[in-house]
Amino acid sequence: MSDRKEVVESIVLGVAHGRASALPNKKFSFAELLGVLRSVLEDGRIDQGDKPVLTKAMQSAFDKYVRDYDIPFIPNVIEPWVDDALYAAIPAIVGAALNSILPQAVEAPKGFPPMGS
Ligand SMILES: [Ca+2]
Repeated sequence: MSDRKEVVESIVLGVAHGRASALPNKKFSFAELLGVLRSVLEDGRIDQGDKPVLTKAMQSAFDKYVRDYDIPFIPNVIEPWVDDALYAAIPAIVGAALNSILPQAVEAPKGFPPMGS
């Protein structure tokens, strides 16, 4: 599990770093972070079982590259709230992205309950 955590984190942070390094202040928007997620999932090395570690890795990437990005037109006094709300949305977004981009696991057919239960 911890090995997998390191693998997934290095994939995510590698892609994020690649995008950030081309930018003048090395920070990018939440929309760009979603692009990182898409690119990581399309790369094919992540599967449904990685959801918890992928969520953590995306939150790490958020803290490293997105939180200090200055969102245009959002007053600085409320931007921390916006950043916190975006951060809090990451688990749901990762779950939705896994379900929409990755092939679905084939579910075992639901049988009848065992006799006598
Ligand atoms: Ca910000």
